[in-house]
Amino acid sequence: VRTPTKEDRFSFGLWTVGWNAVDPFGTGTRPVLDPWEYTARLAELGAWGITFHDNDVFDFDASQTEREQRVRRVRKVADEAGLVIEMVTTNTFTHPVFKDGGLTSNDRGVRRFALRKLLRNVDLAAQLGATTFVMWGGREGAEYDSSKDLGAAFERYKEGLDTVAGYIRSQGYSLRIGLEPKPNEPRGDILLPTVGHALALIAELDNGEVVGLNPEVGHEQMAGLNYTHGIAQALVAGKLFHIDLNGQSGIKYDQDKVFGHGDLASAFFTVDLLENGFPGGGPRYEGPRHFDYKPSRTEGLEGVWASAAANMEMYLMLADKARAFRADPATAELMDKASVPELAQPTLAPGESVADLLADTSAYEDFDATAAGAREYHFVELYHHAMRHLIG
Ligand code: GLT
Ligand code: MN
Ligand code: MN
Ligand code: MN
Repeated sequence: VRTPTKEDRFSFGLWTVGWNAVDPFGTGTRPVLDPWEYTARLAELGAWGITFHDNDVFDFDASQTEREQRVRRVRKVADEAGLVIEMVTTNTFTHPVFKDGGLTSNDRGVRRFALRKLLRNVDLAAQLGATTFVMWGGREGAEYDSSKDLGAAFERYKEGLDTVAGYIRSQGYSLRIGLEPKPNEPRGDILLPTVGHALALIAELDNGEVVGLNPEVGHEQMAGLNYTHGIAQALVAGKLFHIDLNGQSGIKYDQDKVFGHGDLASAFFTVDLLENGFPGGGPRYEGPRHFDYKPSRTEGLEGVWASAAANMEMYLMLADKARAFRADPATAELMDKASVPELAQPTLAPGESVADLLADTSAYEDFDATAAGAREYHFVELYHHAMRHLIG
């Protein structure tokens, strides 16, 4: 496999390789490092960009001077390493003030504080030249249904998002918000649990043009959903602004494994869509290939860098396989047998009205449903051919 280059546009959250492996059951297994102690290493491995939360760089209660100094320092190492700061996100989940959420906390003072923290970080994101502002509402949710006026919670969520999105527009920032769905963890149930829920809420916003999605592989899979289908729908809606690639094995806690180290076949079809687009054309994902994984707690610093490199290598290996799969004449033949190209053909003919359809006896009265019900689709052969490319 070739070494990653800047053209691949791989990026990493500082909270990924910077995680010292504290979990709810145990203390850290690795040293706590400052961002400037490990940022350059990502560039050496072939990454193009970095992303971070405000509090990955400076503490929640940092003074204005300290905040500026630390941001300057990260910016300097990124510049020296030739790394782009492509996305900035806000921590509205660690401090106890956010224990009942930020934008949807029952406590109005907390909501106003969360908005101020977000707006302050929007300014920072714009100042650093980021193009995406991710909003993961990990604490927006509940353990107990009786704790929330759910109707009001969704109104407050929309109000908060519209306020942040409206601010971005009024300041003329070229930033777009990427909402990140997750079904649960840390809350028992998180609001906007899936791509579909988030898309529906965005459609109700006043400033929804600048609001889209940052779907994470593992989060959709935690809900038992198909990640590739999720990002496909976001693409069709013009809302796939950013992605969080990682690995997850089934419906359980958020594993954040290396991309492809969970459901490998699903990762293959995700990369196939990202690299090759829909078979019949249509919108393409043009954003960064962003990894949001966690080096497992068993790994030391060597394992941190080996696993970071593994994300990019997995992606590149899958991209090669997916390209070969699409270029293979046998694939085109099987796709034809499976009628895959036919799905891109509109169901009604150009200019055909409903009245025309109702008058078309070949569509119904004379349609041989029995024959159509007996046809072969060859879907398994086609899939198996993809598997030949993947592991053959
Ligand atoms: C947190 C979460 C991730 C989100 C990050 C953005 S923070 O680590 O688990 O999935 O992408 O806030
Ligand atoms: Mn995750
Ligand atoms: Mn996570
Ligand atoms: Mn994520």
